[in-house]
Amino acid sequence: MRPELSDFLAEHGNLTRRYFLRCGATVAAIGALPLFAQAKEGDPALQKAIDALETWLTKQDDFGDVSRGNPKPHTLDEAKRKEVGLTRDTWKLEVRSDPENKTRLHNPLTKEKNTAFTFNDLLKLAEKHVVRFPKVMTCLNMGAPLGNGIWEGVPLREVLWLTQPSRDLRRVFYYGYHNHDPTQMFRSSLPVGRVLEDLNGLPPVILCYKLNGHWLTPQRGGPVRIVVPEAYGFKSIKWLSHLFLSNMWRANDTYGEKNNDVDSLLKTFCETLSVPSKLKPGQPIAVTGYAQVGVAGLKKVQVWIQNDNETLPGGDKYFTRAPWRDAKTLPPPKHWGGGLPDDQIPVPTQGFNPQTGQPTTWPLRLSVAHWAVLLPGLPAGKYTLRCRTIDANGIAQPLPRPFRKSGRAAIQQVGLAVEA
Ligand SMILES: Nc1nc2c(c(=O)[nH]1)N[C@H]1C(S)=C(S)[C@@H](COP(=O)(O)O)O[C@H]1N2
Ligand SMILES: [Mo]
Repeated sequence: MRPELSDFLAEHGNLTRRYFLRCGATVAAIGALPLFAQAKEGDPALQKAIDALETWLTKQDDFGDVSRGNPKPHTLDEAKRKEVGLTRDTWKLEVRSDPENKTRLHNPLTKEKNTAFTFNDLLKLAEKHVVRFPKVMTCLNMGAPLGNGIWEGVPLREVLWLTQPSRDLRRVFYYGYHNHDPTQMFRSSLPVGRVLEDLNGLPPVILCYKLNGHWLTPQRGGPVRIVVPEAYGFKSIKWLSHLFLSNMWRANDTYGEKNNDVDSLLKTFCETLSVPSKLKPGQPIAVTGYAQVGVAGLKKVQVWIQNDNETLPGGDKYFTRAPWRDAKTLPPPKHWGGGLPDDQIPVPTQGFNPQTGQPTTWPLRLSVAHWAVLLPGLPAGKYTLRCRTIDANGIAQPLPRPFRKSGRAAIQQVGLAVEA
């Protein structure tokens, strides 16, 4: 077992007592379900499931990958990556006016003029402007997050200001290395206001060069990618090579061409991570999972087990009238994982106290939290388990934004068989 994992487990071991004291108080309210067995303190099955949870941070190499290109840029060998500017010593970012929707700027950063922005320039800006923040990377079109990390970089606006724009600037768009083939280009964009200002306590949009304290790997988009804290993954362009300041007034994202809602912000939703595959009648049911904490925050996670013979009331497609039960959101782990050097949150990191290294609130927005619950046992039969989040505004998943092409938030359902 990896050391950080065993420590995480030890930490969650301490949690169990508190957890069950709380659970004992609610165990009488089980809705339509018969109560077979009372959840006992220190239930070994639940403990085992909590002990087996993933670490809060994901190692760079363990992230899910969403990369286009033939060949994918991160699969090029080192010599080729040097040739095309995909190593830290060869990287050059061009920042210029969009030729079709010109912005007036006095100092474009270009290769012709030998003013392109280098990795050294980036590190120099970082001495004064470095920012770090936790963020979950999620593909708008996939269910589970690709990974949770602490992203480090320089606010994009610092580079924007170097170009000395003076007028006609409404939007910024950008793309990465794409084998010099226009059909392979993957492009995204932002209103300039989002680049210049961080509303509602959001971290800035960054030019990112480190993840979990290590240089960004080629697969994660190194040497430099954009990271947009509150957005789905397609805004966070990897192998960044070109940035355009534009007077365009609408989005021109590659993802927009694929019927996606390109203005969608991260949603709050949850899924299970472990559900027992076989259950005996009366055996308590240990369930764990994660929640993605979107821009709306997270109040709690709830679960509900329905007997498959029960008919559901009509006209309630989000099951708002079902007898949902609260699960327990797990507290911050003592050990973060993800390959973080010495397992220490770097200082400063937004959302963390620089003295203690602990989060200032929990769960952290734009990141993940884990949860667990022990449900009372059931008679033999077939059941469906569902889970949902209630966001910090009190709104139950999949509302307030239920549409599929603005990111996944469907209520997950898992079959359960209880057999004698
Ligand atoms: N240059 C480039 N950047 C890209 C992509 C890509 O194909 N090419 N995929 C995007 C999409 S759709 C997602 S969801 C995220 C995935 O990030 P990851 O592979 O680091 O997990 O990267 C984004 N950045
Ligand atoms: Mo994606």
